[in-house]
Amino acid sequence: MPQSMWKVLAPLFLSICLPVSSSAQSASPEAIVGDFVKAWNSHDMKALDRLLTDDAIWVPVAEVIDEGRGNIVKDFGEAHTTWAKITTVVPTSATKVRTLRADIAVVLFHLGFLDKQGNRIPDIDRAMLIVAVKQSDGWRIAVGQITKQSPRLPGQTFRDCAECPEMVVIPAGSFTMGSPASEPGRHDEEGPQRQVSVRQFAAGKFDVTRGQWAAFVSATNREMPWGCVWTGRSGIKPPWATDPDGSWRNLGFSQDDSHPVVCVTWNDAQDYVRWLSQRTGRKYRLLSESEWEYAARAGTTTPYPWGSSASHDYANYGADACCSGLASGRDQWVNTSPVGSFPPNAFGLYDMNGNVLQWVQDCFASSYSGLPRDGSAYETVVQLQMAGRFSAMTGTSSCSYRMLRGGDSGDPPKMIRSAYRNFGPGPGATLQDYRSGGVGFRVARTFD
Ligand SMILES: [Ca+2]
Repeated sequence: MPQSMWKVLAPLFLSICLPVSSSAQSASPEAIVGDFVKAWNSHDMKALDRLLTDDAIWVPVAEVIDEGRGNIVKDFGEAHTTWAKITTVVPTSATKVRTLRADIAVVLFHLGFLDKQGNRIPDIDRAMLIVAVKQSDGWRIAVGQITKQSPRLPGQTFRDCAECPEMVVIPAGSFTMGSPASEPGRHDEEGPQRQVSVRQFAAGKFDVTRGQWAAFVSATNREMPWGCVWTGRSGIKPPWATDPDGSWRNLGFSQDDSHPVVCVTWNDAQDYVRWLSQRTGRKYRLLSESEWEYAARAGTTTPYPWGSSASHDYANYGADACCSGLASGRDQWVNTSPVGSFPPNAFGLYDMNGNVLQWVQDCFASSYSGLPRDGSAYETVVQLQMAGRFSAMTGTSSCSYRMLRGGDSGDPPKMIRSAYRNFGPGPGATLQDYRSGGVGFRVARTFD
C-alpha cells in the first residue's frame, strides 16, 4: 500500500496506551512497536482502561492528530473487543519514525493480524501509527490505525496529481508568532509577539517551480503579460525599475524548470490554486501568514530555523548590505537556486527562508495587534493610516497589498529571518500587475 494512500482515520482512532516497562525507558520510539505487540497479545484490559484516562498522553496526542479524545477512547473499546481476543498481531513491515517535537515521535508500521491457527487475516490488516510521548519516566505511547484514504500523518508527503506540487502534512500545534525585541535586525511590524494555534494542513514541500507553472500556463492557455521588476537584466537602472521585457520565462538570469517560478502576481497565484483545486477536487490555497511562520519555524524560536545566525550552508540569500545576490560556499547562486538545494527544516519543508519571497493570503497589517490567532488569514479591508516609512500608504486599502514572507536571493541575512515580514506591491504598482524576479509562492492544502 503506497504511503500516499494512507490516512489517519481519526474517528476510528483505536488506541492503547501502554506504560513503558523499566527496561524500555531508554528505548527508542522504534522499540515501542515490540512493546505494543506484546501488550495487544496479552489482553491486559485493566492496564489499558487505566491508561486510556491518562491526560498526560492524550493532550499532546490530540494536538498532533488534531482530533478530540472522545472519539479515540470510544472507538478503542469497539476495535479491541472485535479483534484482540480472536487474533494475535505481528509487525509486517519496517518501522518509519519521524520526530515531530522533542517530546513527540511518530512511528509508522504495518500490522498483520493472525488467527488462532497463525494464518494471516488480510481483511483486518492495518497500517498502524504510534504516537510516542516522552515523559520524565520514559516514552509512553498511543496507537491508532491508518486506513486507505488521503494522507494525514504529519511529515508524510503526497501529490494529488502528476503536475501538482509535492505536499507535506504539517502537524497541528501552537507557536509564538513574531520576534522578541532582543532579536537583531528586528522591525516593529514583527510584534507584538502572540500565541497562534494552527490546525493540521499540508504545505508545498517546495516553492512552485517554473516547470509546474509552465504546465498550468499551457493547460489553461493563460496569457502572461510582460513587465517585471528585479529581473537582474543588465541595462535596467535602477535594478528595481520595471524590465519591460521581463517575464516568468524571460529573466536577466538563467533558470530551468527546477527553479521557483518568479514574476507572478498574487492574482496569478490565486488562479493557480483555483486550478489545482478544480483539477484535484481538493482545497488548495495560499498559506496564511501565521501558517507560514509556524511552518518556517517548525518548532524553533531562533531567528532562523537552523539557529541564531544566517548561513549560506542553509539558504540562498545575498550580501550583508542590501540588495544584491551573493554566492558563498554551498550557496552557489547570485539569483534563484533550484528548489531543494539546501537542507529542509524540521517539518520537511525546503527553501522557506531565502531563494524567493512567497506570497501568502493575508492583507497588509503593520503589527499583529488584533489579528487572528487561529491560523486564519487576515483579510479585513481598512483604510490605512500610516506614519514613518509607510506614510505614503495612508488612505489606501489594507487589501490592496498582500504579505510576502521568507526573503529572496538578493536579500541581506536579516530579511530571511523566520519573523521578517515583507509585502507587495511596491510603490507605483498595483496588486494586479506587481511582478518581481524575487517573488514566487508556495501552496497549501486544507484537509476536509
Ligand atoms: Ca545566494
